[in-house]
Amino acid sequence: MYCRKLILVLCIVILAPKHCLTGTWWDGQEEGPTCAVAGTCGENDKTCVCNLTIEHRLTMMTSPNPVLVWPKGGKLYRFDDVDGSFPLPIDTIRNTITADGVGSRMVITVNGLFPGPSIVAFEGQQMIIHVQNLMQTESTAIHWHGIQQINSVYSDGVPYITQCPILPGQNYTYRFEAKQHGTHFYHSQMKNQRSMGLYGALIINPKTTEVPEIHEGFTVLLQDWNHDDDPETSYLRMIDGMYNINTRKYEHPTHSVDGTNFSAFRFHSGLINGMGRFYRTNSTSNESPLQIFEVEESKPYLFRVISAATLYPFRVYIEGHPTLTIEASDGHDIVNNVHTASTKLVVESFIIYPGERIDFTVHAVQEPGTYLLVAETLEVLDPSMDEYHAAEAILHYAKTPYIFNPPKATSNTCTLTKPCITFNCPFLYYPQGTHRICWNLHTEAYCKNPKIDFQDVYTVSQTLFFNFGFNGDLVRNPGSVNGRQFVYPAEPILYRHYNAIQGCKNANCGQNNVCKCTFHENLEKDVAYQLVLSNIGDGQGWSQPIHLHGNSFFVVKIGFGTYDNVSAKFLLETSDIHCDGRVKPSMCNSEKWKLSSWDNPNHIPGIKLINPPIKDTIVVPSGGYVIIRFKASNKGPWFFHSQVDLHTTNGMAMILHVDSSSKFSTKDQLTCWVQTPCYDSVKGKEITVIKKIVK
Ligand SMILES: [Cu+2]
Repeated sequence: MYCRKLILVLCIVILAPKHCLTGTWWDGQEEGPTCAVAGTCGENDKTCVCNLTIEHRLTMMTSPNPVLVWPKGGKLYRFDDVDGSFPLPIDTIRNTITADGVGSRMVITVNGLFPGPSIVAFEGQQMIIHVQNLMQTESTAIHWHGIQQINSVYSDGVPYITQCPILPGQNYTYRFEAKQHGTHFYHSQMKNQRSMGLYGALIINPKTTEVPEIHEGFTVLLQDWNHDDDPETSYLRMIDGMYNINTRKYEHPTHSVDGTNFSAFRFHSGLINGMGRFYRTNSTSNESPLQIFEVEESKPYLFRVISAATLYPFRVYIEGHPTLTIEASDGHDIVNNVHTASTKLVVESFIIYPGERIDFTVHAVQEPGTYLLVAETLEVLDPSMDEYHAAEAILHYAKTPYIFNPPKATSNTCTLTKPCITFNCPFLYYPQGTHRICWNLHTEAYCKNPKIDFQDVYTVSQTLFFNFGFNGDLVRNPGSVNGRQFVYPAEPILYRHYNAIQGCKNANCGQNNVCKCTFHENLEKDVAYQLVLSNIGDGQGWSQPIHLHGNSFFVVKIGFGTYDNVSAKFLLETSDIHCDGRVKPSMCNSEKWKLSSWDNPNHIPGIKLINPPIKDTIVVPSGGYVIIRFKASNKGPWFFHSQVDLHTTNGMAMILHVDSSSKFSTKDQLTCWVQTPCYDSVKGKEITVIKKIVK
């Protein structure tokens, strides 16, 4: 993406020499402590070795000498400094895990950090990551989100599918090739554990680069933060229902711009790199410290925005800086024009869902001062709620006074003659009068340099339909795919023969009911597939960010339902898909195209066959669908699921099993499988079958 040689030359001329001597391609202020072992992860190193130690910590405790603190004015004060007269030094703030400054809550840290340290490697390096679980009561497993894991599915980090959970006190080593380059992240794949903070950036620098531009940059890890409930409590509340004892009412989901659902979990605070303010009202916060990004006037900066959020999508903008250039999504460069491959994707803001990554550049060309980078949820809040739902970070121009607790951001101005463009909308419109235009990925983004040959999937052998939603009735409507509520197997699928997996064949599955089983679809190796991902039928209502492990895919079409172009509200689901055996109220467990002419994949109207964008996490609009294509060339059982962990834990997941009949070689198994056995909580005994792989 960037010209290495030129960077080195410019680096020597412009930047401090130390940046060049380290051999670090990217040099950002955000990196902080690293996990890298000395002598690895450099540009010329063959390996990148990292040690990650996972343990619990408390927020609002200073480190290394723990003292409880409280926030005011964007600074921290000792618990016994009642009036807030003696602010603690900036370094102390930096070393304190604050989250949103409310209470002193337990979080999960990696190497003592929340979020964990950024792992920065070069494409092609052999990654060797040692994970040590020092949590006292929790097991874990780490997924490398965006890494293709070519021939290394055993390092994909999905408990009960590619490995046993790492038990308290155990170590586990992940080995995989650093591919593909771009902005990725690592996170716990153990149910909803990510929401406690177990995540961090994973940046893979390209080996060769060609864009003659140099940027400094920042990593922006987004999270929605519930300062009351741990993951298990959240899950139980989702199952049992959300109540408000003060109003004596159910909590109903909040709604998006298009009127579709979000969550009954009330948003507390948004965090950027683990820091945020809790807004007690629409305009007043608890003044907890924010992440500060230092910029110099007139320079360009690259922001790598990673959504590690649990539930909420965000619209990201920078106050006073209405011109952002989108560079990449999910690690793949994108542009706005198919033919020149150079037209920039210039927008005012963009929407990012859990699991997505969006890189953008911005020039620090405004009046020097303090601005806010803001990630607002897509909720349309009733003013009577008197709440503000956003994550914020400070953009501070050098040589201007510090303002540690700036007021809430002023939105950028959008007018009839100069409307604001928002990229990556999972709906068609913003309400008329807001002067905001939606650009969706399918129509506006093109892959800049297709790294995967689209010719491989120009012709596809098979089309498969998967409906992600909450099918069911008023009594039972769990997360599911095609009405199949996913059940984790008791031992990793990777180590069982395909036929031994208890699939859905004998389960009580049907066109108008929901069943429980380990839903997996066998894909033939090296065959090109077209997948239609939908959110229709009575389980619709929540746009879902769907993530595929081990593969990137081309997004060839996003199909929407019908919307009111004045109010922007969703009206009707798409009529492009027919649901077999449909009765009302209807599930949609078995789908096909309404028009048989669409059975010829390249005859589908509006399909994009030239430079379609490449993703690994795609938002399926409520009442609509997305068509993706990929060649099943990477052997293994790949998890395919909603990136909203609560939904996946509830069953909105499945496995795409490439070449399921072949076994992994002993060498592969030896690489990964030196671990104690899983504990089968169902049978209440240890499973011995996978205890030892013969050497
Ligand atoms: Cu992933």
